[in-house]
Amino acid sequence: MTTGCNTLFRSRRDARTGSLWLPVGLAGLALLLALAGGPARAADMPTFQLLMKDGRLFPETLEVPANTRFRLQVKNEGPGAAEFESLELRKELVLAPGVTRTLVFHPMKPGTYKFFDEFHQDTAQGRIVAK
Ligand SMILES: [Cu+2]
Repeated sequence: MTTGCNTLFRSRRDARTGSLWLPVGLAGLALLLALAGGPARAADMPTFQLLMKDGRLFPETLEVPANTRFRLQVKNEGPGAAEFESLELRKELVLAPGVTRTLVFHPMKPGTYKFFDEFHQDTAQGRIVAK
């Protein structure tokens, strides 16, 4: 957890709180629907899995379809906490040991995007390859 991360958390929280006070016009409603996603849409999304364990990532390379929204289920088998982080993709997620959480990624252009376990940076470096 870096200072940069905390700033990121704070700005996200502010944005979320602020949205509650938006007049719920059509634009606001559309935004809320987009953020929530629909159960039907969520079910259609391809899902990938990442295991964080002993300061390592399994697999270290995740191949995903380009230009497609997808879900990543991240499981931390521990021991200890892990933090999925990608600066390029602006994702950050702290997981206590034994916890599984899901991240949704916006469609990506073809390319390679790095991620890592911020608590185990020496050994846990991975990449998402969008093709
Ligand atoms: Cu962090």
